[in-house]
Amino acid sequence: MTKSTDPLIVIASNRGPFSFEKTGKGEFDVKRGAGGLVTALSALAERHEVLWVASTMTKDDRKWVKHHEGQVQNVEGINLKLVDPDPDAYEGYYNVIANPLLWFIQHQLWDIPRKPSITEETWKSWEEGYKPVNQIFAKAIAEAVEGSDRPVIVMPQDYHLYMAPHYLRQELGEQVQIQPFIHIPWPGPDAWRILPTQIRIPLLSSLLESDRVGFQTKKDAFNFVQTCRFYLEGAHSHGRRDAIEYQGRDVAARDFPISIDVNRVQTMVAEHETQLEKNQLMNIVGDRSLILRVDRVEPSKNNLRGFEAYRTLLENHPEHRGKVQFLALLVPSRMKVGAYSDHLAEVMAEAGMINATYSNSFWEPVRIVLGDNYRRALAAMQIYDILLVNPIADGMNLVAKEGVLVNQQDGVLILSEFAGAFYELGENALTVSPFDVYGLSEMMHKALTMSGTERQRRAEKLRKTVMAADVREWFYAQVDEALHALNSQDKKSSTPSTPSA
Ligand code: ADQ
Repeated sequence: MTKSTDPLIVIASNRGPFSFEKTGKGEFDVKRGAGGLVTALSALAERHEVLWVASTMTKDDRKWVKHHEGQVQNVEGINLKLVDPDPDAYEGYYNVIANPLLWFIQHQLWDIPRKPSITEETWKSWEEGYKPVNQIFAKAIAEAVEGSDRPVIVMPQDYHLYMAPHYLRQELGEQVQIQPFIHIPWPGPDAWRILPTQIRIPLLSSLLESDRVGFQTKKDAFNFVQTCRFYLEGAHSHGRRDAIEYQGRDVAARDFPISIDVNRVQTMVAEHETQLEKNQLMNIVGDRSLILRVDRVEPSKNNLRGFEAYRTLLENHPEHRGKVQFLALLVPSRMKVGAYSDHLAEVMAEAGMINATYSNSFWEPVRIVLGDNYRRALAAMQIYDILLVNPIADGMNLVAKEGVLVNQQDGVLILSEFAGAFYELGENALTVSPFDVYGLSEMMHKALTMSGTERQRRAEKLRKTVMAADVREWFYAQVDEALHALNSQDKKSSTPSTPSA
């Protein structure tokens, strides 16, 4: 039974843990999302009461909301409330402001002479899409927690909900702790000049209505402090790299590096179905060395330069021809956004060129498999010799963590210095600048010719690092910090004030 001092944790995220499929009158099938956040939250729910607020994604999600009259429902042990924004508002919020504008700013993916253009549509989407949808989230949360006699900690997730702290304060004042977590990189002040002042200032000041803001790395947290200092009049860090004072509130900027669900991943790789996938892949690879990449088709993941580097490797080191296989497991994503569909076309063309130049009747140097198949991805990770993770910018990159955990070949991780994972895994990976195609090709050569002892030494250390930090700890650390702050507040307010002389 929950005591009245136990906190209520509210997670708010654009996408929820489940999707629904209507099967009959008032009956729905529940599909559980695969993300680490769902697992972490389920574990958190064993310790605290948790409510998850998310947006509908499909027509059937909307029917589910209607059927339950918008009320909180317990689904597979998680209390869930779905908000159902107007489709036009959602379109502006999601497809104009969040993706691509904020995502592109934070991954610095610009083609500056041409893009971005802040158009009338951008302004309209900010006013009539992003802000109202954030407000809907805040209202739904306020409705759900109203009257609670327990401490409430609200944790908005990621760049879709930057305005949520502001609306939450409007709805709930100081009764709640607000602690967003930002999954993607936070660049320094210069990147944010792209936003008009009338968007930039409300966005930053909203985040500073939180009690603390969580980031993947210390660098992101520091960049956030610098950005706020640079743009917000009256914001002071007082020389600190991890906190900022603004309008009477001292807001901490903290790093909580996300991880994976170690048990779940290990269980999945041991299952028979994964073994079957692995056998199929082994038939494709044969006795060649496997260079693997596993990502969404996403400009920030830098798929194209990965192929260019492979081509350079085959040009400069002909001894690897026929002896190496590049396998790319790619999930097409956000295909409605031009930059994404163009990126996929370029990737396919580059792979086609490599195959046209080097393949023979026994060997096709590049294999691309499109589709979202997590089991197949884990199976491939078991057998790589090289895992290529070369993003231009990445909050963390969970593929790097999954890969080093499950790999059985003492495979080498080639890792971009601009992935958040670099700070934990960089020491035992081969690290590269994502822009240096030649450097990457030479790293591939180095990995392909590395001694077995060296590979083993690095692989063991990488595995240990990942095993030591599970996604549950990522969540617990954030909640514990909020609880600690709550307890110190309580102590302060219950300490009798010293009578004045
Ligand atoms: P993403 O950008 O989605 O996440 P990432 O961290 O790599 O990137 O997670 C992707 C997940 O999808 C992994 O679990 C991976 O195995 C899976 N996946 C990728 N390609 C796949 C494929 N072809 N088939 C099947 N499964 C595939 C955002 C941020 C990251 C941050 C996470 C979590 O951009 O930087 O690490 O959130 O905070």
